[in-house]
Amino acid sequence: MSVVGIDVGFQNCYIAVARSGGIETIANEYSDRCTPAWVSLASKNRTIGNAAKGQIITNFKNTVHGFKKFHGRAFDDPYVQGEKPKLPYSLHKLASGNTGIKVRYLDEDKVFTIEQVTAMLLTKLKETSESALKKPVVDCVISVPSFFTDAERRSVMDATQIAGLNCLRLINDTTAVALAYGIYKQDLPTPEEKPRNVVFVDLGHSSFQVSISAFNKGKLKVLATAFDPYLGGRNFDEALVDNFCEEFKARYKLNVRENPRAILRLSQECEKLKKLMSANCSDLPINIECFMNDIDVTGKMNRVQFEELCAPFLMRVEAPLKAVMEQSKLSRDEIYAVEVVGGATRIPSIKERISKFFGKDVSTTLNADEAVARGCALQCAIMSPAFKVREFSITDVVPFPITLRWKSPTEDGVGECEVYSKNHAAPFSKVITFHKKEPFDLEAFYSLPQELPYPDIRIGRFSVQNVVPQPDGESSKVKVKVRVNVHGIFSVSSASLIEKQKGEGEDVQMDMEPTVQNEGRPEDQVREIRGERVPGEKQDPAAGGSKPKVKVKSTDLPILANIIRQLDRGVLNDFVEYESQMIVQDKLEKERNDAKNAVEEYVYDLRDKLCGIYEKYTTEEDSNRLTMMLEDTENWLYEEGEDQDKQVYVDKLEDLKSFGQPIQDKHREQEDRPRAFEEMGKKI
Ligand code: ATP
Ligand code: K
Ligand code: MG
Repeated sequence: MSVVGIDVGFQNCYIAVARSGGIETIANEYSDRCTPAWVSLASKNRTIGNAAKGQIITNFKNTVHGFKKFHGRAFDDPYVQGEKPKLPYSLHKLASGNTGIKVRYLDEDKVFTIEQVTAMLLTKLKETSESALKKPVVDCVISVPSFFTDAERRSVMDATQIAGLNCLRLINDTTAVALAYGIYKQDLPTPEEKPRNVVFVDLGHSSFQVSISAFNKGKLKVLATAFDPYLGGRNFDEALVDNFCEEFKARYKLNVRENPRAILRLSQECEKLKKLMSANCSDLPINIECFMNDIDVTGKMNRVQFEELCAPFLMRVEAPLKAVMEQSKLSRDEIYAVEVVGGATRIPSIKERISKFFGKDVSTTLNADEAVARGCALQCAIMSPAFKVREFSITDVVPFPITLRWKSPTEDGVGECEVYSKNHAAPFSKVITFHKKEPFDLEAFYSLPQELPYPDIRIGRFSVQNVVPQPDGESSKVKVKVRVNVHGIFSVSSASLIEKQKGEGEDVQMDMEPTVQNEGRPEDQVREIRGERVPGEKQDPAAGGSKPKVKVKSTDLPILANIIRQLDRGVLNDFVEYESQMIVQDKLEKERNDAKNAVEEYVYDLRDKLCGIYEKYTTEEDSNRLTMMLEDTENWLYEEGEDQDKQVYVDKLEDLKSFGQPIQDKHREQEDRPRAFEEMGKKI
């Protein structure tokens, strides 16, 4: 079984794996530990990661990047509409209303869902892990931003399924970092002692996340999270791009905005400049040759100017820090350390602001780029029976309060209860008891729209079916289990009808039972919310330890879930199939290219040798004839041989070899002869 952790960043992805020596981040075929979150579609295949990024200038309309936050989003979502004009590729409104991506693939116009695009990226990351581990990879843990709502998380989960991965847990970025921080610490306070509180800050390319975790030996508890979902390194790049667009307009009369290729090149250069400014205060140049209309452009900037330009973004650093502290109710002197990760925390003024806020230096003890992936791999190792790792329990939080609503015959016609408050422990299951005579619907939604970084408060509608009254016509007792699972996803997970229970009223009564029931999995704490006990009522077996005196019959009830923005399950299965077809297609195309390259290499190699080491093993006439043939083949490769089936190249190579091989054999014979004599000599 594989133990793999994947940080799927907006810009950069990292993979960590568990091997006997511990957790390691692994490199891809470019010896790069970072795989860019880029996917490029073309007429014969897809390229993903580093190679896709290389296509950005030549195939920009079909090279997709910056798509992470389209998960679970409607096409009409303000975020999506805001991104649209900035993208070199096209977005498309799917029949479901979700965001699709429109590209040319296999010489056809194709629309892919965001789940499919992320699945393509995951396929690449899966293959990279497989070649490092030299075995199939299925189980993994994947990170998501802590502010991802249900729709976004479910969409990422669907992507993992399309890619053939079994995601054991979607873990929040900052929680993964907290795990990577805590698991090896030998000096954490004992469970009886006051915990050690550590702030984790992750400023990536697209978003800013902060959390506070309390550590004791063997466990961490997330106390609170806060975020600015739209603040990241990209804002700083964009500010630079805007600046130079204006400058180049004034100085060179260039309308850069009209030219997507030029914008892409400028963005790349601005990102480089931004990184250089992190290490350098002085004026730094930006030079782009043949930028537009054959004009070379130059510009410069220094850190002071940069900070001025980016002041509106720098100002946004403080709010999430403040929010997380307020929620945790800790004072600054109760904070043991402030650990920063994420590429954009390398910007000096960001670090300064964080350290000023907390009144202490920020720590950079974790690898800023790899900590999330390492945390994911550690979580995977903990969850995998195949790997021994020290026990470490994680309690995360519910970032947005969740409320259930149902029809009720009370005065205003609806019943409502907040099932998860903000920062409630997660994963967590609860049982709610209803008294009903007929099937009923539960609407789940986020109760604080103003806090939600998502335009739709709905989570889904869960219809509890097959509810019937008791034989005496009274309401039946229906136990409904709700759950925020390991992935941070809410659901009404099961319901059962308890027979021969006298019931009264309609409403649930919140009655927190202290009995905590463990379902065997460490993440699964079950706590009861029970209906008010009717006097004389027998306790049912699910509620507590004591044995019931009267036998109660419990019948499972089917639940029909209608989840917001969720991909149709049948369509999801088709996508699984289609992804494997595309994998095959890529493989075939690679083999075809390899076969073509083999012909080309053979041509060059033989031609060289014919005028070199093979010279004395062939007649001049044969050599000339063969050289002509090689030249013809070379020309052919550029003309009609440019784009042929694999078999054509295989045959071509065979054909050439039938002439080349005899010469090569003669040469080898000559080479081997003296060696053979030597061998014989040794034997004698
Ligand atoms: P997200 O977490 O938002 O999904 P990500 O994980 O892909 O995004 P990271 O890899 O953590 O993001 O960070 C990438 C960002 O960090 C980019 O904006 C990059 O330009 C920036 N960055 C990297 N190194 C530096 C540096 N030395 N100075 C300034 N910015 C940097
Ligand atoms: K990353
Ligand atoms: Mg990140």
